[in-house]
Amino acid sequence: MYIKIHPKIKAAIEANKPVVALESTIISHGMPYPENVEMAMMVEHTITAQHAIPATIAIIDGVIKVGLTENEINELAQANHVLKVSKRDIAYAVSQKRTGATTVSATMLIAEMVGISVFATGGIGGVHRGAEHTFDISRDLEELSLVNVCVVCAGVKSILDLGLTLEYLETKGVEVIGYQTEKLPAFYTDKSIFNVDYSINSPLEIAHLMKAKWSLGLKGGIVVANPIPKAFSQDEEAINHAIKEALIEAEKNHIKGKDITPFLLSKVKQITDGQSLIANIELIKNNAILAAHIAIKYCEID
Ligand code: PSU
Ligand code: MN
Repeated sequence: MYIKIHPKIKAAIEANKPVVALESTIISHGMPYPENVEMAMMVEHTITAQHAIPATIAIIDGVIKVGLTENEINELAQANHVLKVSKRDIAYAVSQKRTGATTVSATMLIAEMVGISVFATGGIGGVHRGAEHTFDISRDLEELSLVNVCVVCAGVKSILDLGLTLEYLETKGVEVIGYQTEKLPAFYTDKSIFNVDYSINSPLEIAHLMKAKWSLGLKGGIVVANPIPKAFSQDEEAINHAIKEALIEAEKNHIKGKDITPFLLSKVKQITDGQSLIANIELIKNNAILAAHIAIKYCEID
């Protein structure tokens, strides 16, 4: 048995109750301890309070777990040598009995394997700045083009190239839906200069879009870009300055590949004196609420 689904989640999926998948790289690599545990538990409680069922996904000692216990979340948040698991790391982690935290791409794949259609996260990976030289394009974008899961995020972080990320998603046939906004949110800020494909105002309409897409046999995910609440949206100039500094530091330290996103997140936190982390936690909470509402509507019309 490679996959173990928590009995509560298994029963919910079988009874067509609303389940929201959650990734775990955000816990192990995206935030420091103890904020990471607090965030993970808060997100689960938020989804439960909206009357949906949270399913945090990770690989624990080689077993793909759908629905972590509080203990497992705690361990993942503190353990050393947790692998950052994207698609290409899944089989290695399982066969070597390793513990790994799943990124958006791996979490989407596992969610689809077990029949979960809605997934909440902070930010998706994308096309990195300078990708024309480094080829650094997140696996997340590829999986978004292949896997039938609706991903609720706060748009695209400006540590990435927003314009190239949108172009890539267009090539791959992934719609980018702005939730109650015409502008692509940029994670720490509630908007950017880029437009989304379509703006949709209600969870029910998003649920209808999911149903239409997949009923027609159009394979692939949907990006729902949900702006960070205005009260927590960061000053654009300050955050761009922090990101610029972080990118310079990354280059100086020759940070590459899968280490770059965690490095930049932690540097931006340092430079903004922890403000970026507060924003990060608030936007995830906001996404968890929207994802729960979408999951509920999708179950109703399914
Ligand atoms: N953005 C965040 N926090 C994160 C990540 C992205 O604000 O923790 C993680 C997600 O798991 C995402 C992954 O799938 O980083 C993308 O990594 P990469 O850029 O190496 O593809
Ligand atoms: Mn990469």
